[in-house]
Parts: sequence; C-alpha cells; structure tokens
Amino acid sequence: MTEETLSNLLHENRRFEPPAELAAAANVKASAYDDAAADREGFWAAAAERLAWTKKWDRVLDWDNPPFAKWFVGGELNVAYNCVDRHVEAGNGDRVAIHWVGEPADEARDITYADLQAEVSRAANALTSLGIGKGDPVAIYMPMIPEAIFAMLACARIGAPHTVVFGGFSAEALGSRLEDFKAKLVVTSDGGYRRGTASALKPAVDEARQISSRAGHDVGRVLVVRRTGQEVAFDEDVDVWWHDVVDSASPEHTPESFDSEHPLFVMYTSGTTGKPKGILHTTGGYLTQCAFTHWEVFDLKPETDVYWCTADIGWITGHSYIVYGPLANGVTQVLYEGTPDSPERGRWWQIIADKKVTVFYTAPTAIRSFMKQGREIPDRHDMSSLRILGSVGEPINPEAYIWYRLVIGGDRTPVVDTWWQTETGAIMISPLPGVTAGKPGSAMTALPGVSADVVNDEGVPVPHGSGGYLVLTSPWPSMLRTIWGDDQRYIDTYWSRFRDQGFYFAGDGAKKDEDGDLWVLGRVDDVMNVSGHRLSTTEIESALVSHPKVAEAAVVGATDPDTGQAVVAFVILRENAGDGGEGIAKELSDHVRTQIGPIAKPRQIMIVPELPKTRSGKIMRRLLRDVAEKREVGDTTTLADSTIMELISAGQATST
Ligand code: 6R9
Repeated sequence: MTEETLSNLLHENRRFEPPAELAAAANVKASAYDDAAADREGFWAAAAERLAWTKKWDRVLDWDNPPFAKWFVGGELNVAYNCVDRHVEAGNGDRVAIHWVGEPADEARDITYADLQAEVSRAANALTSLGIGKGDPVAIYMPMIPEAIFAMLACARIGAPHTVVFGGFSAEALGSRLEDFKAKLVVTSDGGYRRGTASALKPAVDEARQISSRAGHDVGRVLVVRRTGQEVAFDEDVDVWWHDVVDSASPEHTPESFDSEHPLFVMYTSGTTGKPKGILHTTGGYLTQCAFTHWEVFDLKPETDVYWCTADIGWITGHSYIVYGPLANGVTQVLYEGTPDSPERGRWWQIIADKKVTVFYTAPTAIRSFMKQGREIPDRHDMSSLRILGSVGEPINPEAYIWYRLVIGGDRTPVVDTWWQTETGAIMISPLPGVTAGKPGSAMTALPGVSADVVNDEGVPVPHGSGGYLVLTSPWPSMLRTIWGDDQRYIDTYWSRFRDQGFYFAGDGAKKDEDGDLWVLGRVDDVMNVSGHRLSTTEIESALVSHPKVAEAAVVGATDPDTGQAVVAFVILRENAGDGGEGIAKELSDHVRTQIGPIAKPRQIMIVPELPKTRSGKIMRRLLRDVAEKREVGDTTTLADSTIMELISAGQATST
C-alpha cells in the first residue's frame, strides 16, 4: 500500500489499560512473549503439557516437508477424554459444563461434567453400534442443542472425523459437503427453534442424501434427535432415532488413544466461488492451541468463570471456543439455542444476568445491531458479573468497540479483539486482557508463540506506519493440515503467494501502526482502488459508523468509468434516527469527507433496512457490488436471510 493510504482508523488514539486486579492475577504475563520468542517449540510443548497424553510425543514439530506440518509427532491422546473424563477424574464431575438455554423461555437444562461423560459415552457406543469406527466420516447438521456437542465429542472419542454443517444451510450445500466428505452417517434433528417457530431440518437431510447419491456417494445412516416433535418422513432402512439407540446405550465407554495427527474434523469454508474448501484439523496440535488460547486470551478461571460464546457450532468459532477449547479447560459455559431477539430484544442480556456470565465472546455485527436498538435495552439488565469481552469475525470499528466496552462492559472490562480464521484453528492475534493496553479497533499483536507480519507485494515486511498483506511467518500447532482431498489447492491457496519467503498468506489486508500494533482491515478483495488510491472498505465503514445516526454500514467498490472504482455505501440508520431526515445522504457523505478525506467520499449512499450477511455474520459484499453496479444479483444461497436482497434491490433505498 502507498504512503497515501488513508487511515482514519489510525487517528484513533484512545487506550485502555488492563484493570489492575485482573493484571495482577492474569494467567499469562508479559514475559510469555519473550519466553515464546526464545524457544517457540518449547513454549508450545509446555502448552501441550496442559493436556493429558497417553503417549508423549517424540518431536514437537516436523516441518521437513513444508507446508505439510506435523505437531507433537508420535504423541497419542483422546480429545473427548481431555474435554470430559479427566475433569470428572479430577473431582469436578459436579461442575456444570453446559447451562443450556432453549429459545422457548421456559426450557433450560444444566449438564454437569459427569452428565456429559455419560451422554458422550452413550453416543459413542451408539455410533459404534451403527458401524461407525476410527476414520469413518460423520456429518452433523443440527441446531444449538446439547446433542450437537454430544455428537461431536462422541465422534472425537471413537476417532471418527466430523464435519458440522451449519443448520441454516440449504439441502444443496449439505449435499455437496456430504459428497465431498464421503460421510457415512449424518446426525441431525427433526427441526429446531428460530424466532419462536419450529423449522424443519430432517427434510433437508433427505434431499441432501439424494444430491450426494446422484454425485456418486451414498450416505448409509441418519441418526435423528427429536427436538421439536414435528412430523418427519422416516425411512426405517436408513433413519434411526437418537432416543432409540443412544438413550438405551451404556453410559460406560473406554476411550481409545489416537495419533496426534489423526483427523479430528473438517470445516467447510464458504469460498467466494466454486467448490467449498474442506479445512482439515487434526488432534494434538489443534486441541493444544484451542485450549491454551482460550485460557490465555480470556484469562480463564475454570473454577469461577461462566463463559458464553454466542457463535453457532456450525462454524469454526463454535468448534474452537464452544466445544474444544472451553471443555478442555473444564469451564462452565452457556449454550443458547435461539436468536438474540427472541422472545424479546433483551434476551441475551437477560441470559448474562441470569447466569452471571463473566466472559462473553461475540461478533461485531451483533454489537452493531444492538447499538442500532439503543442502550436502553441492555441498560435494563444487571451485567456487573462481566469481566472480559471478546470480539471475532470482522474488524471491530472503534465506535462499536467503545460501545461494547461502555454499555455492555460498564467501562470496566477489557475488550479482546481476536483475529483468526477457520484455517488457523485458534486465535492468532489478540490483546491479552491482563497485559495489553488495548486500542479500539486494533487486534494488537500476535500472541506468544505466533508470528505474524505485514508485508508488501514482494513479501518484504513493511515499516511501522504502513500497510500491506497479513502473513503468518512460522507454523503453529492448530494450523490447517490441508484441504480435504486436495493438497495442491492447499498449496496454491495459502502458500504460493509468498512461496519464496515460506509465509502463510491469510488473504487479509492489515496495517502496522507507529507502535507496530496490527490493524486488520478485512479481506484483500475488500480493498478498493479509487483513482489510484488504496482505500479499505473497513476504514470508510468505520467513518460512517462514527456518525451518530448510523448503526451499520457496508462499503463496496463499484466499477466507475472515471475513477476505476468508486465508493458505494449501504447504511442502516439507528432506530432513534428515524429516516435520517432530508439530506441524510449528503450529511453522511460530508462526514466521510471530513473523517477521512475527499477521496473517500462515497459516490452513492443507500439507506437500507438490512445488510446481506452469511450465517456467520459476514457481510456479502459481492451481492452489494451487484446492486452498486446495477447487475442482476448473484447467488444468495449462503445468506442467513435470502429476502434481504429483495428489500435492498426493490429500491427501499435512498441515494445521493
Ligand atoms: C474466526 C473466523 C476469517 C476471516 C479473516 C478476517 C475476518 C476474523 C477478525 C477478522 C478483523 C478480527 N476476521 N476475525 N478481521 N478482525 N478480529 O471468523 O473465521 O469465518 O474463517 O473468517 O474473518 O477477514 O480472514 P472465518
């Protein structure tokens, strides 16, 4: 990026020091950075020692054949034993593992570690009786109910790799994953609750099986949890009820040990085009880094903390920071089935107050939608139990960060902005709540044991105060091992861009500020080029969101005959701003001009009721670009709500 890079984000100069008490009792101190720098492999070996291994590794890292890594070579362990049984054996069987909160207000269930041990053992025995064993791929397509976690851990327990497909994905998306993964069995439910209504899941599985079958792969069995009680088609040759085979199975099960590099799961990422990429994670290194980072970044105190991550288990955050990391650490956590606004808009804050949640982890998109509703709703609830707040999934705008800290965290709680990816498996760049003086909008620095940098087109690290591409310069334990069934695509996608340097290309743009702290700007395909100036969508979005009438903004670069690309902004107003008043578009445009500079001034601003987002909360700028360039809107199948594009295209929009 050039010197002209515009940086309203970097004008942000507030700092938040760690609370003294938290710093004094922090799990990880500043010295960890030096320890890890002095002996990276030794540092990760010590992190691995926090787990229970049945056979110790011979070698920490085998990087003889890059980019194919092996961690804790020769070691053996069982992931489910580490997440469940060992806590019971340590005398913590009575500790609640999961406070499950159903969407219907009167439904809840507390599951202790001892309960979890029995449930996972039953499920493991049932899977075995259905012919599933070590190495057999299992797909999981479920709502946010405890059985989803039982199923994942049961697979891990018997060495059957799983792929969890988000319950909101279509039959089409599920079918292609079943085929690619060669799933032998699918675990699902009749349906699930969303916004107060029961919606079906099982019919999508039936259809997906047909799709997979036409593509040449037959799924043998389907294990069905009864959740809503709705009517479902049932084929006795294929389908089996969970309550028939799991409830009657023995609650005793002896876990077998698996090699450190045994496949644990595949998570498909929604690539922008073509076939989804199946990201493979393995056993020892993945669990080591998930568990360690969860303990480190959230300063976790398993005896006293109540942790809640609002992600869905159908994406990587749910895997690493609901299932594997937190359970490996033996913490008590909340698992919530429904949407934030059901039955009313304060539901999340009510849950925090009821369960006395201490550590809360969510996404900027959620925070911005609460900002839109105004602080009156959270202000009705006592959230004084909170001590640490986390953010993941997108860059968090300084405005959203400040609001989160102030309104949700009562101006006491550090906010940890955690950068990572499906591919990295665990958090890579983040402040440490007891060490770092946080800057709103910055993910700060690579965690101890992780090495990240920002490089230019030639792969040369940029000086402080400049921008470029985010890279990871050394292998890390929870790194993806390959793309399922496609080693070449793994090499091409991540390791070719900076092949000479041997750097992992993350696909994100970033800046190093004058202190060397990192500001992740979003995917490099979200970088615009307007009259030769590199502009980041995030910077302009941040400028828009800093206007008092704006709740959320998405910016795209649309082809422009004069400037190459031009800035087009889609804006959701805050509820108390009404329709924004006459001249709102000009008002916002002028605001961007004063915040960043005339070059960043949008060509067009559209006021919209909603933005198109994937189920993991990422804005689908591709679709907005279609609207901005007046094309027919492309494929919307991965949208959380497919009607949104109709609303936007139907001209509910005001423009400059
Ligand atoms: C965990 C997860 C990965 C992409 C990543 C980046 C964006 C995630 C971020 C962030 C800025 C953060 N991203 N966390 N950008 N700051 N704290 O989200 O995984 O779904 O694979 O997405 O998300 O663009 O490359 P995944």
